[in-house]
Amino acid sequence: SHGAPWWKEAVVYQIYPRSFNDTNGDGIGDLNGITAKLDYLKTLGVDTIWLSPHFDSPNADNGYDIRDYRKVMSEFGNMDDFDRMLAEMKRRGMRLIIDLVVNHSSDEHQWFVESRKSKDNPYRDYYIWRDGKNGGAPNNYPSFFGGSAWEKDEATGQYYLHYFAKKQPDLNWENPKVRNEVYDVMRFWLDKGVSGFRMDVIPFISKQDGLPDLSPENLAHPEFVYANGPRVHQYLQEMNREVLSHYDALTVGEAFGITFEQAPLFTDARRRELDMIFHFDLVRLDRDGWRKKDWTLPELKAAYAQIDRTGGSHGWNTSFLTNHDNPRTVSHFGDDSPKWRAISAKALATMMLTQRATPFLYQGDELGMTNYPFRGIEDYDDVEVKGQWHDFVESGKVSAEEYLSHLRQTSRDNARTPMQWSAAANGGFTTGKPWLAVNPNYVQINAASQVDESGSIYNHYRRLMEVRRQTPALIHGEFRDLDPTNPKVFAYTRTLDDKRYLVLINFTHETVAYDLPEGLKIATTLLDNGAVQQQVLPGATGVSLQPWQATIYEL
Ligand code: TEU
Ligand code: CA
Repeated sequence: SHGAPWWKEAVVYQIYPRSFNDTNGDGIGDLNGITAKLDYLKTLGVDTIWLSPHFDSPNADNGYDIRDYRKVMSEFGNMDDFDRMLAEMKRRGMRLIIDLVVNHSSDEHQWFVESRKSKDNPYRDYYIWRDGKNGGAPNNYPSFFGGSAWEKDEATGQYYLHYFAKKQPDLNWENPKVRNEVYDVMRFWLDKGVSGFRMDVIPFISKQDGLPDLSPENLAHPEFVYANGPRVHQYLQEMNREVLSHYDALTVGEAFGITFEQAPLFTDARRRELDMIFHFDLVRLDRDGWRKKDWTLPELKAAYAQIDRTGGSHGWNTSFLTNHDNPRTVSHFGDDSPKWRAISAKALATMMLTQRATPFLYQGDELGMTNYPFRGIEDYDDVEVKGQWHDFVESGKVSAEEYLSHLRQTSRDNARTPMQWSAAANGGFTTGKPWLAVNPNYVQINAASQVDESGSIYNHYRRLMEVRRQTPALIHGEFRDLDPTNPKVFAYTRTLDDKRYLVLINFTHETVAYDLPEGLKIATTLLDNGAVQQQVLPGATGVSLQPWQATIYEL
């Protein structure tokens, strides 16, 4: 419709395969487990799936460390399982996008195994090697997972660069051979029939000329330097020319370190780079590294408005409230106490699915899954946690108690606990021992109890997607925040041609009287999240909003 590319009208569902559905009892989700749940996803109403890395990997970072880009991770199955999964998706009219992790590979990738052997190995320049300086690392770059971003390698005495774990050496994109290897990998999967890529930390691929030290202020947020290499746009335009322009693919870049001002450089269609990016400003609104800070509704609204502006008339955006790197949506922006969990989860779903952007749902959010009740450090699995524990707690900079109190709310593991399918043991995720503990609230919060219950969170998501599909203004319409400074209510309109819709969301536990700005009148209610006690009458110019009420009206 409207001649728009399919990916503007798509609704994407992210699967973190390790935690989705285990079919062989080894405690690890697998591709056959995804295939078995496609009808569940189809009924929910998503049409595109983003699969977190499914490639052969030693799992230093759960697959974000790839050993072989053309092989399926053995824990997840094999290529026949992948082909069957993809065919079953297509049979249901669904598309698949996969995770392209090419800022770095695993240190067990054949390229790195060769590269580290000697300075004159033909693969030496596939990675970034430097001599040390003054008996230490070549510069002061920190790794996101703790310590230095440089690791000294015994074989040659030189250091290699790794922005993430030391088992994730950064590829050298300056080397045209590396770029061509990446393009070949992309063609391999596109030719198999995948419909695009989510690109992991893609702004980091071009490194600073001469690799100078970071300034003291940049040391706290190295992503803003790492993301601003001199040739990132040149490489993305080349990738587009060489590969993407030959396929009908969706590309979404994970834009860690990219400011609102820079966003259009990646997403302005006239530049032929990427279709959309994930901004960090909203999901990390209340964060300073592992530290949790307070947030206010006007700040959240400002982030949405700014994201919308970066789309401009030549770009496009994503709408998402979590992923495998962030806490659970309802625990983060809603209220996960028993009284408010369902209604606030539905309110947030309403917000996220009525933006001028492609929505990206994360597995389990359609059930209102919550953060995990972590106790001690031993409850965590994440490589990032291990590095931070070392840098902050073991070093004596921060007490264990202080670190853990923040981590409980900010840890990536919150989103990685297994899917809660039913009230059966382990939430029906596995018949074995799950690789990461299932949230004990699976007894109350699970798919089986929600799919057939019309008032469930799952069915609210389903209805929202239905309404979105049938209402072009909710996809393409202009976005206007009616009341940016209101601390309790998010009120915005979506307008396309002569159609105009109003979304009202009450972010508080109280009833709030909300008067519409001059001249606006409600015509009908399109969808609400179940909080209303009385339908508003046509012609109303104000609404008494119930706690966590979220309603879409036609004006
Ligand atoms: O994450 C990018 C990233 O840098 C952050 O989101 C990360 O989660 C961390 O909080 C930074 O402190 C991507 C992937 O999504 C993540 O799972 C990987 O661990 C990372 O890249 C490395 O591939
Ligand atoms: Ca399994």
